[in-house]
Amino acid sequence: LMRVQGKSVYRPFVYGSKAVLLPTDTSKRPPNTPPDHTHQWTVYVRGVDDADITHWLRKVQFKLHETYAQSQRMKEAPDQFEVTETGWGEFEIGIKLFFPPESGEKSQSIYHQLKLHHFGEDKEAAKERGDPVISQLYEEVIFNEPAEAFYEILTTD
Ligand code: SLL
Repeated sequence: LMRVQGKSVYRPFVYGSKAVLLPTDTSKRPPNTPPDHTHQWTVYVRGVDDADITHWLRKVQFKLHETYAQSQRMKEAPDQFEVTETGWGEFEIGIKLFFPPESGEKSQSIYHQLKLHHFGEDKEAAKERGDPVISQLYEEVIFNEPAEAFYEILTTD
């Protein structure tokens, strides 16, 4: 694998979760939602401002709490890199990023603490308004001395 000497390429993305309270009225809940589930949430990896990142990010594996059936969820483009579920508790979600095979890059793991309840200064007002609970971070992947073929892909977007 030929590598581009002395170059580092940074690629930005965001990851996080969005949670909403489920109605208690069964007719308004998603079908077959267990009665003890209080929230619906989505965990995701996306480009900044929804930029396409699929040229450098090929697959994302989300590792949910073991209370979930099939707790390892693999998402591959053109699917969105996200998982939507219902539940009652907060937990840490493992997020494993897989790069294109021609990159020769190993997968990288990050972790996200799922948030269901409002937090921070405005939490009471936010709860009152029924705002979704969003916990999102900006991150960058660094490719040090990327493979030549991958460098072409990274620099022509
Ligand atoms: C807690 N340490 O006790 C955490 C664990 C587990 C969350 C949270 C239900 C999943 C299901 C669910 O929300 N699990 O029933 O499929 O708060």
